[in-house]
Amino acid sequence: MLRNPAEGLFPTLHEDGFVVLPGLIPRDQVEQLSRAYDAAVESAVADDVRVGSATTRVTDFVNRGVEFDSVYMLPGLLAASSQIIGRPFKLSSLHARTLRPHMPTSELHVDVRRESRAWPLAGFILMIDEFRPDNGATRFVPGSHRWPDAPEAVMPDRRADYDGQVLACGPAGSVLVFDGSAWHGHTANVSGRPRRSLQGAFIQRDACAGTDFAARMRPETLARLSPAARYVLAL
Ligand SMILES: O=C(O)CCC(=O)C(=O)O
Repeated sequence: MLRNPAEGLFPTLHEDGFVVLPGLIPRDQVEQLSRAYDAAVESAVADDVRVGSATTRVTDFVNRGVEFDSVYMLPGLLAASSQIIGRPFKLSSLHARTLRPHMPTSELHVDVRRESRAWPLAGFILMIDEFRPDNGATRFVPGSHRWPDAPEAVMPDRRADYDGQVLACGPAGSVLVFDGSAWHGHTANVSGRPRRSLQGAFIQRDACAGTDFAARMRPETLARLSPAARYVLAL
């Protein structure tokens, strides 16, 4: 069957506003990444850590070791992000986000409103752990990336289930890519274990990045970055 060019390489991303790219990182590398994640989170200075009501975030995984260099350069991730943004783009942020055990569902939200100057934005989540229904897999409302309203305009309780919502599940090493205007949020982690992930966003090149990578850049990171990585980081 002929592909509709408007749908791009990822027709479900076009239709639903998100796509799971399963097993983008091979199993042996996920194990390495998992160990590096724990070590980096453990050794982060307090200024780089934000403990929220359900999740713990550590900023700037561009500068936390060679293991993370390829994360924001995965060809599938770049292709899907390009489809969302549709013009030259750069990395805005890359952080660790651990959903702690026994935490409730978050509110449905968008990362960027369609009428915002910061639109478009491509969000992504690399699953360090498998995302499952019991450990807080991200939920999405398919097609909501095209809706004029954000959830707060129409939902009295944004933690409630929304008709037609789906869970973005996948094995460890999968990458979830989503339109920042899609309604989404993590679900409850009722398992006894943390759900770890690396999360980030790409934005159009002339927009203001969430993390000032140039200011934070360590000489040892800079020394090993390829010209393509420097371009993606807008260095
Ligand atoms: O951690 C998750 O599953 C959802 C992340 C999220 O809500 C966001 O990126 O805005």
